[in-house]
Parts: sequence; C-alpha cells; structure tokens
Amino acid sequence: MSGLELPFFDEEHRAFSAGLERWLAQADVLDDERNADASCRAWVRALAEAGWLRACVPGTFGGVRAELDARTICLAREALAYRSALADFAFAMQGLGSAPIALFGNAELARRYLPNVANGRCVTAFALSEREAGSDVAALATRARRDGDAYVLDGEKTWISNAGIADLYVVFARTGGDGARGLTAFAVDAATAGCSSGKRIETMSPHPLGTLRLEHARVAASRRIGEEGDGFKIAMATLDVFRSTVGAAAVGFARRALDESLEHARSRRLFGAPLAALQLTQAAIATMATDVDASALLVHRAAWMKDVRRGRVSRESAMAKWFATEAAGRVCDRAVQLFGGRGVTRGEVVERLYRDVRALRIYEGANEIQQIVIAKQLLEL
Ligand code: COS
Repeated sequence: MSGLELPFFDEEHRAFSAGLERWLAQADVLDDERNADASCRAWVRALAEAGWLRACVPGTFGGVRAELDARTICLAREALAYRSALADFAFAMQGLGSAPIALFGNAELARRYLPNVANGRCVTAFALSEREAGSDVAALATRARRDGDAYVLDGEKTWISNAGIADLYVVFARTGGDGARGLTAFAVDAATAGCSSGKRIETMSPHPLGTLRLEHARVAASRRIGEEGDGFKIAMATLDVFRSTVGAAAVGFARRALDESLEHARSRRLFGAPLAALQLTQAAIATMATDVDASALLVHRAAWMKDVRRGRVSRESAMAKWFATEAAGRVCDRAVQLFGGRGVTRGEVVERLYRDVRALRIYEGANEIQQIVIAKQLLEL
C-alpha cells in the first residue's frame, strides 16, 4: 500500500502489509454477499489459519505485537477492504469485539478469550447500540442487576454486527443511574441462557447483522469488564482505536475504486481516443487520488498517535474516520460515473464498492458525531 514508506511505519509494519497482500493474491475463500454468514465464517477461518487475526490481540495472547497496534490493524483493513468487504468485516469484528477485554479485561477473561479470537474459534461482537441509543450511548436502557455473585441482564440491542454467528458478545448495560457513569461492560457467551439473537437486519452491503435479546441472562460477576460504571469510557476508548481503522477500510475501498478507474480510463475508448484523454476524466482521477492520499495521511497519523503517543486520540481518530469515509463515498461515486452504465450494473466491482462504503459514514459513530467529538475537544466543552 502506498504511504508505507512514511515514518509512521516500521519494518514490521511493512513486512506485515506485504505478506498480507501476497496472501490475499492467492487466497481462495468463499466470498459471496448473498451468503454473508457462511462467507464471514470462511474468512474468519482462513484469516486465522494464515495468522492474520493475530493482529487483533496483544502479544501475550498470540498477537503480532506486544500491545494492540492501531497501525497494524489499519494496514490489515486497507488491504482486506481492497479485496473484499466481508474479509474486512470479519477481521474488524474480531478486533472490535475483543478489544474491551484486551484493553480493560481481567487476566482470566483475557486468557480465556483472546487466544481463541486469534485462532478463529471465538467469533466476537460489540453489543452497544439500542433502538433509542445509537449516537447517544449514555441513554442506553439494557439493565444489569446485581444478584449475589452474578448480574442479571435484560434488554434488547440492535444493529449488532455478527449477531447470530458470534460466540462472544461484549454487552454494555446500565448498572447505575442515568447517564454515562451508570454503564458497565460484560463478556457474555452466546450460549448463556436468556441470550439470543433475534431479528436479522438486511443492508445494501450484506453482512451478519441483527438484534440481540437479553432476557434474565445471568452473567457471573467475574465476567464484568473493568469496574461498575466504567462501561462508557471502555466503549469510547475502544472506539478511539477502531474509528481510525474504519477510515483505513475506507482508504482500501477507495484505493480499489481508483485502481479500477485508472484501468478503465486507459482501456475504454470513446470519441476516437481513450477515456483517459478527456480532461474531465483527468480531473476526476486527480481528485480521487488526492482524496485517497489525504485520507490515508489522516488515518496513519491517528493510528501512529495511538501507538506512539498513547492516551486519548479522540480528535485525531474522529477526523480520520470522518474525512476518509466521506472521501471514499466521493471516490466510489466518481468511479461509478466514469464506468457509466457498467458502473450501476450488478456484478461490477465499482457498483459493489459504491454500496460497501456507504455504511462507513454511519457505523462506529455517525460522521455527525465525529464532528461533535472534534469540536468538543477544540472548544474544551
Ligand atoms: N476515552 C475515555 N473516556 C472518555 C472518552 C474516550 N474516548 N470520551 C469520553 N470519555 C469520558 C469523558 O471524559 C467523561 O468522563 P467524566 O464523566 O469522568 O468527565 C465521560 O466519558 C462522558 O463523556 P462526554 O460528556 O463527552 O459524553 P457524551 O454523553 O456527551 O457523549 C459522544 C459523547 C456523543 C461523543 C458519544 O456518546 C459518542 O461517541 N457517541 C457515538 C457512539 C457510537 O459510536 N455508536 C456506534 C456504536 S458502535 S457501531
């Protein structure tokens, strides 16, 4: 991937990225959006067998680097999204769904789950959103009531990626009063009595997605992640790491759209010359390429800051996610336009990319939320 030569990355990153691209060039994995659940399972298996899911956990538990490394996750998502939205999804969810345990879980939870996240035996999900609490996380209503050495969880989550195929759900529930300070996180096995996946949600770029019901689900207190009341901060700190990686996926999709457009502009002829000879085509290509590079720079800066500077990178990761996902929308739209009728034809790569990038502007914090995060920090609100 271009940009790797910049000082944001070290030799290990470069080797990781080159190795993943080589592997992807020959990987033969079921990749069928009409069969999204089976495809996601197939990608998790294949990525685990080849060792790539090791990027989702810290070194003690089989990870590629000592600690979760945002740059490695970004490079993986760029390369995977370039090839397949489902490959990117399968990888990203193993990271997002286990990061609260990697970052805040006790030793027993980490030992129990993280090696199995890396070897693909444990498929994970991040169960935060609810019907009335998507952007406004602090309003969530799922309750966790302490009962002896356990908590009893009741509520319904929605828009949960991997609902139905996950083995582990990290569930955020209210243990205290109103607002952000009343939330707590739990590691909930899919097999827990009272925990069931409900309605499946179909989207324009299909992947496993649905609701999660918790009906008197009894969860041992040892499965609490962090302390009571830490849930909101755990969710936000996890999103701080993963928002820049959403930007990275956007870069992967956009780079693919650009490459498809370059190839098409050179080979398609009209008015007696290649499409590339038209200055309006050149303007489109120049705009697309600049959007891709600007996105990559913001993404790589945010990931570098997370890994090297440490601490909160809310503003930088929000900028990366916001800019890169909006830019990918523009790039894929321009690609469709350059392809003309082929661009809106089912089965064409750019038609699929156009659908694949849309949800990125909404999930892991709608782009309007990213703007709030950026402004709040600048205005010290
Ligand atoms: N890391 C650690 N702590 C954080 C944090 C972060 N990134 N962001 C906020 N906090 C802390 C704050 O410091 C504050 O702590 P104190 O109560 O000790 O002061 C607390 O959390 C509340 O923060 P804040 O007042 O900023 O919370 P708001 O309710 O105003 O919410 C937004 C802020 C809107 C930014 C938040 O709700 C959000 O990101 N929403 C989008 C959620 C999302 O991404 N949903 C998609 C689900 S995953 S697909």
